[in-house]
Amino acid sequence: MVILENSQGSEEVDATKIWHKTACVLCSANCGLEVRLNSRDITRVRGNKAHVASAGYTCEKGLRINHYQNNTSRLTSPLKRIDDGSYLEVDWDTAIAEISTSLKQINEKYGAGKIFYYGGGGQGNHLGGAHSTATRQAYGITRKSNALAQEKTGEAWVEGQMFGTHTHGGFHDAEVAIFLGKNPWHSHGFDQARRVLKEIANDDQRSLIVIDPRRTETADLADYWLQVKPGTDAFLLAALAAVLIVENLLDKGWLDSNATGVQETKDALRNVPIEEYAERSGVSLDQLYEVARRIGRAKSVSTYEDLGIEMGPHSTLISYLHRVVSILTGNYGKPGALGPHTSVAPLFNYSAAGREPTDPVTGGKVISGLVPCNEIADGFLSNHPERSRAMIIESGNPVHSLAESDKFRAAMRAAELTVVIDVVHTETTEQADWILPASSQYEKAEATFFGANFPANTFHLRQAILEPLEGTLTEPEIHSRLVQASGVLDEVDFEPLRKAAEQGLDTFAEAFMAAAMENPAISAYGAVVLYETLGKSLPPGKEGAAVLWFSCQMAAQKYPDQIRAAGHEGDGPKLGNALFQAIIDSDDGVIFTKHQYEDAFDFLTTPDQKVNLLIPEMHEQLNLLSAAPVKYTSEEYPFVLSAGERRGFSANTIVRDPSWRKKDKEGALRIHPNDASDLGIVDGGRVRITTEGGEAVAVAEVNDSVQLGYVSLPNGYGLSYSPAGGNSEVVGVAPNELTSTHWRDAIAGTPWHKHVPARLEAVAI
Ligand SMILES: Nc1nc2c(c(=O)[nH]1)N[C@H]1C(S)=C(S)[C@@H](COP(=O)(O)OP(=O)(O)OC[C@H]3O[C@@H](n4cnc5c(=O)[nH]c(N)nc54)[C@H](O)[C@@H]3O)O[C@H]1N2
Ligand SMILES: Nc1nc2c(c(=O)[nH]1)N[C@H]1C(S)=C(S)[C@@H](COP(=O)(O)OP(=O)(O)OC[C@H]3O[C@@H](n4cnc5c(=O)[nH]c(N)nc54)[C@H](O)[C@@H]3O)O[C@H]1N2
Ligand code: SF4
Ligand SMILES: [Mo]
Repeated sequence: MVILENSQGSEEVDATKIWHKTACVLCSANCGLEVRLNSRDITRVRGNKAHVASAGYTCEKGLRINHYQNNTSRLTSPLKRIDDGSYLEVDWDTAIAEISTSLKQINEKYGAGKIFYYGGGGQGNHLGGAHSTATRQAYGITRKSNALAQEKTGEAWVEGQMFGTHTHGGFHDAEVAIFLGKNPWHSHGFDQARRVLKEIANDDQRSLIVIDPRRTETADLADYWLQVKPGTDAFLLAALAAVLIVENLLDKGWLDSNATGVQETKDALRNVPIEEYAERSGVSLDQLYEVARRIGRAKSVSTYEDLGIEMGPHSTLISYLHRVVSILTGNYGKPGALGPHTSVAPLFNYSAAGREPTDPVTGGKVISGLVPCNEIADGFLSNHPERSRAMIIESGNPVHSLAESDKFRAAMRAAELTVVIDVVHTETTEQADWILPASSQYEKAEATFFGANFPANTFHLRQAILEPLEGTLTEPEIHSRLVQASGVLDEVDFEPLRKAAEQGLDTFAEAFMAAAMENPAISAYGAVVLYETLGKSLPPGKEGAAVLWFSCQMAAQKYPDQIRAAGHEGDGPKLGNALFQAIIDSDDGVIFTKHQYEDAFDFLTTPDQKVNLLIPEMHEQLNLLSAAPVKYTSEEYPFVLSAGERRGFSANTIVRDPSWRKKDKEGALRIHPNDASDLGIVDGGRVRITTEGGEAVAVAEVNDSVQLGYVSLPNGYGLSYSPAGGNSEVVGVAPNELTSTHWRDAIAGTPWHKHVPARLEAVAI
């Protein structure tokens, strides 16, 4: 029993009956949840109806988050690898001191800048990454990357040059919604996805267009399913854009006022051989024209590109071409169309758009400050004198999630020092010199910076609903200790700022700004200073949210009117304080900005503040397209393997216990019945998959949802787990045992995981 205080006094209630507000951490939608606890177990889960974005919505996965919170893989002590390869438990003070000394030694030995930072957040947690900025600053760490550089950097490169800002579709209002290599039924990517998809499908005034070689759950609902041949979307999108011109479907008035490079782009598209490209893509000319007309006459169109095209041939060109389709038809900055959005902290930085530096070791484009994921291991394994020598990995499992797992393992072994911060033992911790155990996302304050809604945008800070598991620390605490061990904060006295924080946010704001003027270390290591000062006066379980105070101040400078329009009052630092207080006070999330649709044009940071259609490299690639192959398979590897599809029970590698899956326990390889019978493969039988990168045996699921010559394996399987805490088992295939790092986009370096040439054989049981 616990005592609950309320305005009427206090009452005694059964602790297991209390609903605690939190969110699901299994995908970027981060649906608001209410959960019941029995001791440390999450025993009941339901959608939080009061949540500002999800309004009670969840999918089946969110109901099973206890498998993330409680499992036999949880780490409970810092671990240090010793000479015989085994791990020694050490106390936190020793771990921090030794890691700090080793990082400094790397800097002394090789010069600053040879430590690589990877990760910083997954589907539910970005506050750790926000604190890592201080650690990076303290140890001179300038090289970094994360999972965005194996999916979204091509898109960022295009958007940086077209808009100078990130855009997102208004699917809730769109008359026409297009999903390009995206299966939101399972993968979500916007609030209440299934609800929205059903609404569009059931409304005869609205249309759902799905471009996918596979008959997905979303394709099943679609008005138009364009069954593209895998890897040929560039031909399809080029032809679609060209048809808009031929059929006179452009929004000329809108283009005149709002876009540049229109004429050059029209000229480039006039050379597209529509019929030939349609044929190459496998989509009929009739369907192509019908879809072009549907897009052309719609009041609003929103498009979502995702991994189906981001992880395949011509990915950056496709990211460009479908935006050309949107812009030629005037679909930016109005209800139901593409829009920019605000952010409490942006995921991308577009300041170097089109002028990105290259990595000194591997030569790849460093888009938004991120080294292409497919080049990280090559860099470590090279003989280049500038190569990185140490790696800190936080909240990422790159051995499992990046191409060519064995190469990443070798890279970690080649490094002189590797430190991994995670909640569990993973394929990546297995290679580490140091493993630091983090408290889970239900044991600390957490939030993500994924909110991408327009004109009103939302933000949800979650409270801790459990005490940290014994032996673990939160990332804010880990980074604070690492930064303090480096000595850079030795001259900073936290006490006056702590005292100021106790007096309230206005006093704190003044004190912080005055202190920052006096001592540059205060802002250089701001995340840690905020955690150590303001964090100590925040409600228990929300200490790690202090870093958001600075984000709120920045947001208040950037969008003051829109923050006020969302109901937060004040000016200057007081407005930032009001927003911060609202975020701290609400367990349901807040609306933090409200724009008008016209404001969408204020977000454009292109030279003339118009949407720019002319990206010379894209026009060049468009011209070269006719000479590009339609197929990358060979006699040796005749199938296209899509390595990593999202399914009902896949969630990257966040849930390790395979028993969380109600079905598809092993993650079947989907194969067409004709291919299966040609090869003697039966439903439920075993099949050996061989690629240039490796081989694996999967269970087969024979059905015609996939095309002939195309097979698909799920993402997030093949994790080692020991149900009883003993020997580990691996269930299913880890897709990156089959991929190769050189199989990647020429511009952004993003992998072709959805397009891996493969050979199949039936395996006798
Ligand atoms: N259930 C679940 N949801 C998730 C995740 C998860 O692990 N599980 N992960 C989250 C993350 S990190 C991400 S990035 C998103 C990804 O979300 P999605 O991109 O939607 O996920 P995928 O299933 O990997 O790929 C989407 C589709 O691309 C199609 N595809 C394959 N090849 C091609 C091609 O050549 N052309 C076209 N047009 N399509 C092709 C596949 O058939 C598939 O249906 O999902 C998020 N949501
Ligand atoms: N072949 C193939 N490979 C793919 C994909 C594919 O489709 N095909 N999809 C790719 C995509 S889109 C993505 S986004 C990546 C995802 O791959 P990663 O970026 O590696 O992310 P996750 O699998 O989500 O793993 C996150 C790690 O964070 C840990 N973690 C969870 N909570 C916390 C916490 O609070 N603190 C800390 N410190 N750690 C925590 C988890 O235990 C896990 O080890 O995978 C990619 N890899
Ligand atoms: S997996 Fe995604 S859509 Fe499903 S409940 Fe969790 S956050 Fe919501
Ligand atoms: Mo992702």
